[in-house]
Amino acid sequence: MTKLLITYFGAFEGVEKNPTREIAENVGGALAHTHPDVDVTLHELPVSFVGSSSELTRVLAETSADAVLSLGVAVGREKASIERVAINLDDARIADNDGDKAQDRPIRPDAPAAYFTRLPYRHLVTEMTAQNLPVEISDTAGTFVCNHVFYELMHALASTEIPGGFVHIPATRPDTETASHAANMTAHPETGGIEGREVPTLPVNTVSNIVQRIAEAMV
Ligand code: PCA
Repeated sequence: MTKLLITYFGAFEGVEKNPTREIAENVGGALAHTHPDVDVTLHELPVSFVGSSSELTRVLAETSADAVLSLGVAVGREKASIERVAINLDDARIADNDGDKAQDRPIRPDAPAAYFTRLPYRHLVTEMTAQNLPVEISDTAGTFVCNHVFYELMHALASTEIPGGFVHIPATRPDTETASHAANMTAHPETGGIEGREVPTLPVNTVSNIVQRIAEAMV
């Protein structure tokens, strides 16, 4: 049985309810039907530089996953983005949930400057764009906890053949809602949001579909 680990995040500054949880749950539920042979584990990571590293290490060992997909929200983006590259740097304008305001800090001083994703991003983006799904390739996951987890994940997988990667989702809205902007979230300049501007949203169903397609390509 293939074991797929999907990680998501909880609340942090400017995001009271992290939409990645609902998306992870939807994708886990959908895969139980479409891929009953895949054992999906959903796991929340803390929005903490130090805490996310130890939690990721722990859950990777515990699940011995064959594929790992990490999710984060990038408030201010309009499309779901498959992150192409993780960089060896923590640098944040806002503090993480432990009050850590990292600046100019390498994640691992003796490790490579960057790692590339192992997601088949070109194929996925070409195929989904042709079907009018809002998805793009991104060349920056920022320098906050999402990039940190992405880097740590690819570092952990570097000596293996295990596929892994990171997807940033935009703010979401209930499928029944027509208003296309989220009033209750603050944009993240680190990941493409513009402070003071309205926050664009995508319906939960659209984002769930995209992430499901990405997860299916991994298993
Ligand atoms: N987004 C943040 C951290 C947690 C999350 O969901 C980021 O983009 O770094």
